[in-house]
Amino acid sequence: MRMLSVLAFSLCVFVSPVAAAGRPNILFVNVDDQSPYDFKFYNSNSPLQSPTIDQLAAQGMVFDAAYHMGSFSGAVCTPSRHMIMCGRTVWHLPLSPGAMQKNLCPPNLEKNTLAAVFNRAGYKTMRTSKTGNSYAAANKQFTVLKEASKRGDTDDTGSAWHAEQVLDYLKQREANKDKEPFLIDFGFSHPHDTRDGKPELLAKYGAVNHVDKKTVPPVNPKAPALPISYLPVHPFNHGNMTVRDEVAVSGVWGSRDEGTIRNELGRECACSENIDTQIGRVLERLRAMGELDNTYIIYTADHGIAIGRHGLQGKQNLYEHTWRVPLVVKGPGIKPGSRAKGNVYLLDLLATMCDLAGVKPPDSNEGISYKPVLEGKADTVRDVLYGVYTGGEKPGIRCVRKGDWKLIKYDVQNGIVHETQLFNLADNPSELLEQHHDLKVIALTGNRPDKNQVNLAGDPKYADKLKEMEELLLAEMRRLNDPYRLWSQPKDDLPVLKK
Ligand SMILES: [Ca+2]
Repeated sequence: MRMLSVLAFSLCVFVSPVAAAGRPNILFVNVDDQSPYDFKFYNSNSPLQSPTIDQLAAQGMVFDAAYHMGSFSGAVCTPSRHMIMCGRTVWHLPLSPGAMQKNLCPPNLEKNTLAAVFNRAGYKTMRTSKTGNSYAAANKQFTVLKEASKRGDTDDTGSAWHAEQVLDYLKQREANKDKEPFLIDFGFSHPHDTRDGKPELLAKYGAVNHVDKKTVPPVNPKAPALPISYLPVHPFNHGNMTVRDEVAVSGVWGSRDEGTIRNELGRECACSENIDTQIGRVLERLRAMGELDNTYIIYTADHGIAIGRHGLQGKQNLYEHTWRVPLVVKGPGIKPGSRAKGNVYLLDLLATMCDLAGVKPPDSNEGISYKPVLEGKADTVRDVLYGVYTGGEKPGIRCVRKGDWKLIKYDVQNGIVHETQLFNLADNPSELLEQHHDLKVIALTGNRPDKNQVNLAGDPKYADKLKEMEELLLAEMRRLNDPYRLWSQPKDDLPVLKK
């Protein structure tokens, strides 16, 4: 018996240092404003060449339903980045309207954000990213912090700068003979506008860094084709028609003509390919250092973006191109070339990273670890997804998704706009509307939608499904402390928020 205990004890002693030394590194790549449809593994029509990220996808797991939860600000980046850092839901953040007063968010939350948690667990933490529209108090927790907004068309002023910060950090780590595992938050300032691409990449994608507001770029046959959900104008006022992204993005402004949109998509590809190249440099360095196989690499964006889809340009909507984000995870124990249909939020990242690293998540975390999905032990960790955009007019836009069904509702213009959209995403993944059936639109996109690829909300055949989704949306709004209600919902005695 004693022998057995000694043996068990020795095994523990033997196992734990190995486990400690083998704790995985995490390289978290977070780009700014990128639709999942940039990538061929989400959109076979995309012309983007992204060999590094494609290889991560081939060696790891691709998520088909990764979402940010939404925003109460036109700067969608800001709540999204808060949710990533603290793992809390959209109405429970330090800056969520009324959250601190209503005790929906604990004080000093920054002490329980990503870097703070990993620092306490003995990790070395480093971050590079853009400045602003983020969670500054959480960012300051990183031991090494290199922030600057780099959206230029050269290495010094563009994405290469962020890679250089990581490469310098790795060099220092090697010089110091650091043995502790690292958590690197490898952020980029692109492909957020202004999308100033490098000249050789712009040429490849038939685009120019368009600067003259008085002209529109000519249609270049080498530029990416119009997306199939392209529209020359959104069919109704969705309450955010004059927000910066819809009218003031350099190179686009209010234009939605073919030349402008295809040029901007070409610029997006130029910026995205450069990001891919820069990630490749860092991965090569990790390989040379012998660290790559023990590193989880997570690739995502803070939210998606429209760029001409549905007649929109920005991130202030809840269509899939904008509500969804790209998400690829590669690392030990993840089956190469695997795919997860299942649902995750960006706010689940903190719990997941903690789980992968064997670190206890903070009590303030509300996210769910999707490590079981990464290990192939579960299909999903969530059945229902809720989305909000209320950065412009109130109450704004809400959506809910369950399985293939998605409901979007718009309550804006002081009650003048009450719109409801119901989509079956299996049949209509691009959320095509009646307007996409217009022959003039078909002539531009080359896409002839199927008859059932429309908004189904007004179709009596789907009345029961619509009712079910409406109930689900209200339940999610209540569960998540959404402080608003839509015209079709009970008022629930909520106090009126100052606009
Ligand atoms: Ca962003």
